[in-house]
Amino acid sequence: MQPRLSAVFFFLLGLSLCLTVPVPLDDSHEFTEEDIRFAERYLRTHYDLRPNPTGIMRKSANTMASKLREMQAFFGLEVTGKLDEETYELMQKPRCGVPDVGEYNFFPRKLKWSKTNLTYRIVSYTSDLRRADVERAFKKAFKVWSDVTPLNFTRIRSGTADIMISFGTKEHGDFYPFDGPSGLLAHAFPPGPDYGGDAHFDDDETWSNDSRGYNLFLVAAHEFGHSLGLEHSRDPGALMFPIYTYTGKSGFVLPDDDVQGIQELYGAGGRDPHPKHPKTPEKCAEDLSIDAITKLRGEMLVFKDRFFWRLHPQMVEAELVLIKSFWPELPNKIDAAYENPIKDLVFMFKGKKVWAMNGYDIVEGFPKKIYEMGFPKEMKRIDAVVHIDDTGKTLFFTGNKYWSYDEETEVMDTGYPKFIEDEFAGIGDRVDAVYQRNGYLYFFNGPLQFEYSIWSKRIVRILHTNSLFWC
Ligand SMILES: *[C@@H]1O[C@H](CO)[C@@H](O)[C@H](O)[C@H]1NC(C)=O
Ligand SMILES: *[C@@H]1O[C@H](CO)[C@@H](O)[C@H](O)[C@H]1NC(C)=O
Ligand SMILES: *[C@@H]1O[C@H](CO)[C@@H](O)[C@H](O)[C@H]1NC(C)=O
Ligand SMILES: [Ca+2]
Ligand SMILES: [Ca+2]
Ligand SMILES: [Ca+2]
Ligand SMILES: [Zn+2]
Ligand SMILES: [Zn+2]
Repeated sequence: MQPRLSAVFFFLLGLSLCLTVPVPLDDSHEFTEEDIRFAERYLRTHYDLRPNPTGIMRKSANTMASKLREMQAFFGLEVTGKLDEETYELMQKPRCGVPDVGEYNFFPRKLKWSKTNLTYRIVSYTSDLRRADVERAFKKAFKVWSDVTPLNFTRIRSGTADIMISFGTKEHGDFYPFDGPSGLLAHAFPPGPDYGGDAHFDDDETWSNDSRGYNLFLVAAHEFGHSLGLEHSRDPGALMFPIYTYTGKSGFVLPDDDVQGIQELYGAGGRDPHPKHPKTPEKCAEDLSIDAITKLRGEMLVFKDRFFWRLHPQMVEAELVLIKSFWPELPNKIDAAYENPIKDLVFMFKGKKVWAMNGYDIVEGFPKKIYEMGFPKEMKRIDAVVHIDDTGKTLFFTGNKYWSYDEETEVMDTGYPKFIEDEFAGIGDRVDAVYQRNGYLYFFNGPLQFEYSIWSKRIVRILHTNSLFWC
């Protein structure tokens, strides 16, 4: 169906960044007039870019370049003030219609409800789901917030509720029209009378209760955050991050960043069924440890929990993204990953399964079981893996042993497993992650990494894990 297709289309665009070697500065010449008009429209909608009065040269904060800088800062991109590939691709992603930053007289700041008993009313429905499924999605979305605050939500079926919920398309009664399939998905007004608190959903989207189209519960939970007074978060792990990512069918737990935000407004409630709210990792944490690390087409990907950092060779800032925003089918918390640059594939491991990815596509036939690569059937997981370009071998680490796999013949080398301690003395009793660069292997073990010279067969330096990010 059309909306689904455009979602996939935007997804591909978002991913194409890893296909190109990033060019950091001015590549704006590649953009057509239409692209630039699209970017202007985006900045008008989300960053309060105002039309430039003709003939007046203003040195003001309200120029396209300054708005691009605001947006790049918001999303943790390289701040260039120029329309570059990465910024443009981010603009294409499906998202919430509420602006990200800046002062808006139409969306005043720091508002909250002065009562805790709030009402909502579903004024209109989408035909994509049965009414009962729409009601269930909204109820569950309100529960996300009432679980962590003293707030209480009651549905009413007539009259005026605090939060009036409706589906509409294009111009739908306020002055913030929707835009057809994808792009803007929904928006909501901050607390206040009349429109205040109201939430509108674009019915040109296909709404679902699973991974298809856009998941109504997830988008509603985000919008109701606005209805309660929250703004967008820069934390890519937060529910209040402006870009849509389907986070999987396992039970949703409100991330810590959102809990902090809502409790700042309303205080805590006493009946939280999921007291553990996932935190977004800090790349410079002293005790930072990582799950896995691999190269991908010239970039480094560093995996941690639901996320990975992308390290571009020419950029200092690492960009943090959700695994699911790149590879919706992959599980969170990867065990191990490596790139085979000759086949242009990245292999990801979790438990007894392996996925082969060609860029953003899962290669047909995957996931497979790791025993099909020659591991014993009882092996539960792989801790770490690295591909050595010079020898064409891939080394797999699990527990205190390692295996060597021949990429050309696709069979395990004989004589393995061997003890890690026998070949790589001093790197410790486990390997969290490993990568290779310029003749060195970098073994990660908790907060430390061991730089091991392949040539001289010894550890030459011990570094902090977070030195990956120049902390
Ligand atoms: C909220 O409403 C319920 C009944 O609808 C009532 O029992 C309760 O006392 C109200 N709480 C507050 C704080 O007004
Ligand atoms: C999801 O929605 C569809 C369509 O309304 C419905 O048939 C199905 O039972 C729902 N599934 C769940 C798990 O609620
Ligand atoms: C919330 O509403 C329910 C039902 O109206 C009521 O029983 C309960 O006491 C309310 N809780 C609070 C904290 O107001
Ligand atoms: Ca209202
Ligand atoms: Ca739309
Ligand atoms: Ca690992
Ligand atoms: Zn939003
Ligand atoms: Zn609206």
